[in-house]
Amino acid sequence: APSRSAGEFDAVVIGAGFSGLYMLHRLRDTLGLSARVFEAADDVGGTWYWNRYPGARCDSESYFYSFSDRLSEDLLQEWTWSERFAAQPELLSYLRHVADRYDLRKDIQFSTKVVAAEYDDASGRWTVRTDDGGQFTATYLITAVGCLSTTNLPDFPGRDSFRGDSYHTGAWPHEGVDFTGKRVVVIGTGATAVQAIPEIAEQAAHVYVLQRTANYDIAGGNRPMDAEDGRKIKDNYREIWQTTRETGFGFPYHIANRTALSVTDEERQQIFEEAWERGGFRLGTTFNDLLFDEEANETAAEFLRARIRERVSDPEIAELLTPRDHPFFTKRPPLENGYYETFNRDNVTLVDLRPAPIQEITPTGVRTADAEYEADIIVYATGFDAMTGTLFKLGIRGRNGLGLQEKWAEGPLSYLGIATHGFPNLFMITGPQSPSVLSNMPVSIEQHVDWITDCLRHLRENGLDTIEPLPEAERDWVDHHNEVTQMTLLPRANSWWVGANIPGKPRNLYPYVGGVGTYRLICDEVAARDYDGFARGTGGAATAG
Ligand code: NA7
Repeated sequence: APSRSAGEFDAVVIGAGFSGLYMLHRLRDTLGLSARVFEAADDVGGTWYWNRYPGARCDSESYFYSFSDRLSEDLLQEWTWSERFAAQPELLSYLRHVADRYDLRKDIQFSTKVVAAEYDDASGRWTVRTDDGGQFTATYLITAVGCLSTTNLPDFPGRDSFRGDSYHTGAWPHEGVDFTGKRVVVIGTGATAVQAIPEIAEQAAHVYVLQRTANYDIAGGNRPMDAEDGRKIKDNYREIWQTTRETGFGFPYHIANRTALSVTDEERQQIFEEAWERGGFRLGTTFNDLLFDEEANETAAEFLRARIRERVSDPEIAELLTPRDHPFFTKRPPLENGYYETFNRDNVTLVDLRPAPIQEITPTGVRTADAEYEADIIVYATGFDAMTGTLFKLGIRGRNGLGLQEKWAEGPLSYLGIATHGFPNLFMITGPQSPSVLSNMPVSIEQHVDWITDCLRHLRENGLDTIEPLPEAERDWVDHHNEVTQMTLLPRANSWWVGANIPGKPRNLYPYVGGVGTYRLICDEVAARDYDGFARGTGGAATAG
């Protein structure tokens, strides 16, 4: 490799969460490349750095929401999770531990935002500019920015006139928030709100929960991990990880090979109940047609509606909490631990925004079409501009100055959700049109990082400088993505998966729903066929491969 001056790297990576940390390790310690990671926060952790709201925890079980045996069998044996679903502080300390163990911090520049990344045709290199005036160049540009990292703060009239304190769950103050004796309005009832509301209600004088859409919340069944749990898992780790790589959602359990209507009503009820008892997303693995067949889906939906009625004492409130406008799992079902019982408390009021939407934020609270809710604190649990929000903020420009946001004005156009035509040597870890948020993230992250690592090794071993998808390969991938999407019920709901939560965002399914196992095979096949569908070249000039 040519010697580089300061500020010149083989690779620039943006983000130091799960993806950025693992990517840096592979680039530097596996491939021997020079790399610099830019991270907006003052520490590693990504999602688990920012989301410090009360009750924040992962909805994937801790023992498979981590780096796998691909990174280190020793780390798996050494690290012990304290709860079945790890809470944010434990996940953050895990990622800090990884950063230290692999000595990653020295190549991460913290508190630095990338404001532009431009590809220069002549040199075949990316120029990256940062908010502190820094300028760097790199052969490869790798985004590791996560899928849920740009918060969505709805533009309610009067929002900034509020005289109390307001917080978005995805940008929570490090010192925490004391809700004791406060009147609190929580806007939103997604996965985040469902975790936060029971904890806030324990402290606050009163909590108003402003709900626009009721969800099918699934019992999480969180509990401490005992020594026996830990031993069983550690004894079986290889098999566990192998299974995560083969299944549809990157979990170590298979979807049952039967349809919901192929069994009797009693059998079905029993199957749902068993899955319910076990907690978490296992409910989604009971039958193989829940995402495809409306009637099958309705059986799961009904099962979940009955659980709500059992737990909420006031039938009218139970009815308001009951989803009826979208099929089960067409919006991300939150996992809950005591959420529904929270509505039996005297200090919690559920407000249905459907008949009376929020009209404005006033200096003293929130005004809907038919009432005003006075508050000391407003919690915005209003989600994220998912998948593309952060990518667009990076100022990425490819060949001939084409902006990524311009190219994707009508929705993402990618090959495998990893690369896009016109942007040579740009790799997007868990980009749109890859399984990403429709999977257990670390499994998908590792798959992308490993694939990118192999790809870079291939380029270097073959004396190639650039790689870029061919337009027809990209068109085929987008067509395939859309076809698979249309086979499912997912387009039926106004979810953030289809961008419906952000005004003006093109409506498409952003993650790929073809399944983690299948997707991995496709990516491996592309690599095995000499990077089929990619043009590769030397000195900036790419040729079809
Ligand atoms: P989500 O799941 O996007 O939830 C956001 C919530 O905020 C949801 O209930 C929205 O209602 C509500 N919302 C958003 N904008 C508004 C406005 N303008 N008015 C009223 N209500 C609004 O975000 P989370 O942070 O909970 O979860 C994100 C992901 O993180 C989660 O899916 C997991 O993958 C982890 P809506 O349903 O759109 O009617």
